[in-house]
Amino acid sequence: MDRTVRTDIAKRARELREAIELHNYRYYVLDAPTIPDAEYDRLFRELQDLEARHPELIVPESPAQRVGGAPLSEFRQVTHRTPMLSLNNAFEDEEVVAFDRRIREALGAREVEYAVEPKFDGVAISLTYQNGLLVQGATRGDGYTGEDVTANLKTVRAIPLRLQSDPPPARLDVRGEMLMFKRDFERLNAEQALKGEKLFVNPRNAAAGSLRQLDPRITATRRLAFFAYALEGAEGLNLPKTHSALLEYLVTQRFPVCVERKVVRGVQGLLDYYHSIGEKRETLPYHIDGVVYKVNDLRRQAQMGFVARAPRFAVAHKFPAEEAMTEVLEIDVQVGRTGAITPVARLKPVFVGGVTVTNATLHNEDEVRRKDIRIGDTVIVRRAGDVIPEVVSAVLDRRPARTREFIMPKTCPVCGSKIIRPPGEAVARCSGGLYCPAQRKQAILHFAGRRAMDIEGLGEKLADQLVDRGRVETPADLYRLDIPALADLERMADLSAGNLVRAIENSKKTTLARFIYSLGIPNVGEATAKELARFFGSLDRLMRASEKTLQYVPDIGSEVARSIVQFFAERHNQEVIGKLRSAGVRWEEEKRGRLKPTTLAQFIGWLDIPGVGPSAAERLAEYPGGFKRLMQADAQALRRELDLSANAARSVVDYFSNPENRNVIEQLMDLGVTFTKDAAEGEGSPVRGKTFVLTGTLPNLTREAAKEKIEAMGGKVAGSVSKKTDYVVAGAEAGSKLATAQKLGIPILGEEGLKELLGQL
Ligand code: D41
Repeated sequence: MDRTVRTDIAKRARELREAIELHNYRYYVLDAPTIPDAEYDRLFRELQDLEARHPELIVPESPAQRVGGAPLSEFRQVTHRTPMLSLNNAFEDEEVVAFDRRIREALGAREVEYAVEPKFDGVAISLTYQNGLLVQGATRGDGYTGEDVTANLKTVRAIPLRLQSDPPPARLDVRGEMLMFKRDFERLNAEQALKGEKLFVNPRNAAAGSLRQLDPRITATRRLAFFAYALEGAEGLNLPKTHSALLEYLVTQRFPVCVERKVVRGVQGLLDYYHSIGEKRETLPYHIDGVVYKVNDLRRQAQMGFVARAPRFAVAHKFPAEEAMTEVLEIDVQVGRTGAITPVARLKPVFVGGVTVTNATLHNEDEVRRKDIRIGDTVIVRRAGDVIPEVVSAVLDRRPARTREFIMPKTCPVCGSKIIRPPGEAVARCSGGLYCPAQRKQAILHFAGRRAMDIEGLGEKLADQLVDRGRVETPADLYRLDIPALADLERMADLSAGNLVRAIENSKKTTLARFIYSLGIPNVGEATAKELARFFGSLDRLMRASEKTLQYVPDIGSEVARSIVQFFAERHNQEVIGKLRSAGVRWEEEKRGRLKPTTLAQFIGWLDIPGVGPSAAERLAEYPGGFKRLMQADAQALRRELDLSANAARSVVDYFSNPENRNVIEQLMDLGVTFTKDAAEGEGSPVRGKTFVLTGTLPNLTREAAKEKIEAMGGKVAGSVSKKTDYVVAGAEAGSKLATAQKLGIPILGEEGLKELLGQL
């Protein structure tokens, strides 16, 4: 072909791409198309044609390439370069007042400027642009790692495939919320109904479900929307000074940014905005569940630092839970994973909080009595966010002449075992344990759950069939399933059987925290499982831990400790764990977190030796030769050296000669508990012995001054962030050190936080 013809074709392809991008933007982002659909279709077909005839002209950011590629078998896990933090919630005005006060105090400001926006009820995602091109789209996941859903996100017309600025920044992560507009949700459900397919509960679930399709061609048929609300990890870009300016920058790059955004001042500004959006809520084309307030000045944001995984500079002010009135048709009971029997009200269907509710929990027998809820009553039901709807109260004026009271059954409706409610406890339980199919099913569902072993495709229907047909009794049996054992189940094609077997296989590689959580130990949720993994570092150590040792773990009290010990003492549980391990379930040894530093006196106090109060503990900590000698001391020596009473001395000797107690101490020493003999050394300053890393510009202190202050209090300042870092002090324009610290979960302080720690506030 003639060279001029070729350049003409390339030029035409470029023109078409730009025109289509612009029309996409006008249609999907501005909602203001300037050409008729037929004209748009003509342009699109011309581009498709050109690309089909000249594949060498195809570029990944071409609007004709939004849908492409074969279905995936699974989503790849990706680590966010900058973690996706969560937002703290406020429900009451007072909490907003307190938020504003904390900020004013930390910043030393009389009135603070805030950027405010609606809180979309969607799915948070991160879009990565490199050299101006969209290279990755990922779900939030747990904030640190999410799933690579690039192919699906590319099908969303409102998401730019390339940035407008020239030259483009080297790198940029745009964060925002995927959602489905109310009208598109209605339309989707109408289509699903016509096709005889499952309906979505609400727009959020529809958006999430569409995003998690392995076949991008399905996602492409769903009308998904997107709003950008943050920008992170920019390289090669001069960041503006405020959040609102940052959003304006995103507008210039053709991102959809919510038009309801505003800049307000002071707490009154926040509350006024909350009420004005609240009034508009129903008329907005999408669901929101509150509003978000952010300190507008980005330097000041950085100065505020973080608590846990949420920034201190922002808060989500949530709308109250929705309530509705309906009738109780029946009260049944449900059997939970640990056998807990929960009374559930079967309701006349009622629309509340965006979904139709037909069941609501009554929590337990005492609650039913306390609220005096009877079958036949008219009741108020409440649904907040994604939580299970609950019955709030009965409307007594509407109580019919004849109602029936709820009676707790004597036997489990599923397995017939006795229902037992130990005296003093609120919860009645089925005593069938894993003999009870309801408990087995729940245990398996929990094990396979997203936050546990994450076996995709193992849902309720499948768990029911697997248990009812005796194919699976315990989670360990899942790893023996093959395609023939699955293919004859209802609604199970060969393809999905294959996918499930693969998902089960993939789940074998996991983390210790997930594994512990997946076991379903009563009272051990995700956060506790993470703490346990961090504290013990290995399953064997955890399984050997005594009740007392367990209580040394932050936030674990006697009840949780007892549950853990009981769980691992159970033969059946040991067997299941053994089988899971021999089936090849494995994880890397967890990096152990460092233990809370304590003084010896604090530690002795914690041991709770009978007859030894805080002041005796102080004295014991002074025993010559240290703790090891103290453990071996006889009563006489104690009395002589420490002037203890005869009773206290005997009690101490008894305590240390008890093998159980020695075991606790040994376990803790083995885990690296250390303390100093001298109470003053550890207590004097929380800075002593700690390693700090400074990054970015602090508002008042120079780096040198900050370093001096830290060192004066016995701390160290290091140049780079590692696992050994105790604190990162971050100021404006903090860079990769901050990101590393966030990744490692190292506490991050602003200038104020540092001063607080130094005791200089
Ligand atoms: O509309 C939202 N759901 C929303 C979520 C929002 N408007 N702003 C947000 N800002 C943040 C920070 C301040 C951490 C960048 C967020 C979220 N985060 C968020 N969404 C899900 C987890 C966190």
